[in-house]
Amino acid sequence: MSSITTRLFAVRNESPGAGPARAGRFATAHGEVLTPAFMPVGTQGTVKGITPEQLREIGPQVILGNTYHLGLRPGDGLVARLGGLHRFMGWDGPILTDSGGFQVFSLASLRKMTEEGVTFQSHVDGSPQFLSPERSLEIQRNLGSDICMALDECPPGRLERPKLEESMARTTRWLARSRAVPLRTHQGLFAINQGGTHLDLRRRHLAEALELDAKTPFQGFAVGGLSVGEPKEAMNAVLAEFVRELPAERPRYLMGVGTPEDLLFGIEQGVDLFDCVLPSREARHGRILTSRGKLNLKNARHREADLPLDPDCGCYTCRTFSRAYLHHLFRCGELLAFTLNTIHNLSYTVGLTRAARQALLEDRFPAFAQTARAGWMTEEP
Ligand code: PRF
Ligand code: ZN
Repeated sequence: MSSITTRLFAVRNESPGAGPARAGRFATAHGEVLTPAFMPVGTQGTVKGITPEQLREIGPQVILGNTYHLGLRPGDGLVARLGGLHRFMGWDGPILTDSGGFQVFSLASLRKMTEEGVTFQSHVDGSPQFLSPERSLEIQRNLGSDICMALDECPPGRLERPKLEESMARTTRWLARSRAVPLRTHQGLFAINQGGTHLDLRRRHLAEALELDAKTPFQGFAVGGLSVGEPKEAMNAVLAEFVRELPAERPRYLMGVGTPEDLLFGIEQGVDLFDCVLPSREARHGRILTSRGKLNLKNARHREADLPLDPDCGCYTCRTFSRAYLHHLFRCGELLAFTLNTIHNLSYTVGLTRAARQALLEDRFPAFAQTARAGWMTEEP
């Protein structure tokens, strides 16, 4: 059995007037996590383009790794023999690992779902592979992540209701199997809620998870199956109703979301944790997130601009380099462009959640949100 039976999370929201938004904290063996928090994505045991030292300066509370990728390559057994994922990748802060189902759906070919699990062809070498709730957690146990995610099926955003209900029923059965898998003493298990944009299905799915939870508690709850092709208004409508129904005293994690606007909206609904490739991926394409909206570094108007990417940002990139220099690096395809842009975009995103937390603690969150949104409306930052 997972031997963490204490509650990992205690809400410390000192601004109860601000609605469901909250600032919280929970403990892991690799440190405390202060929330709301954005988790940079470190799929293959690296946050693409930056070193752990650079990552530490950015200051994320927790980072994300991927069961799917690391299980395939270099293999969870190898990572375990080399001391676990923290030691292997040189990051001693908290790590959350996603369970792999979502990645199987987006990356693997020749997928075949059965009650037992999913067989697929590796996107690395074409070899046949099998992932089940048990195997996913075995990989996560070998990686030694602090937070493990239960294997779910993430259906496409517009799947018709009967198909969606079938898929969710299986995810619930998988959740029960996941709950029975022994983890290491420092590891916690999060359940993932599905149900697309149907509030009633989400509620039913949560009720099923809470039945399991009553026997052996989960350490947190995730909202999956959003930002997968459904209209943004539909996603927001579900979040506005549903997030506040998740157990208040445990972390709430909105998976694979998103843009600065999405983070702010999620925080307003009571989400504690986010992850998304968007900030780092956009950085590699020269698209820069700033307090004054999005900036395209390729644009010729930055050619001689002797000012930082974001005058309100204190990151290494903004402290040190002009837009003109970064524009030059990017146009030359220099590797350093990826690194410096990633440092900025992740600093901006992590900083946004950190500033939201501070605003919540100081009981000025609505004003903070309003100022942030007004800033993003600026044309041509
Ligand atoms: N399930 C899992 N990982 C995910 C998702 C999901 O639904 C999403 C959907 N936004 C992103 N990552 N396991
Ligand atoms: Zn910056």
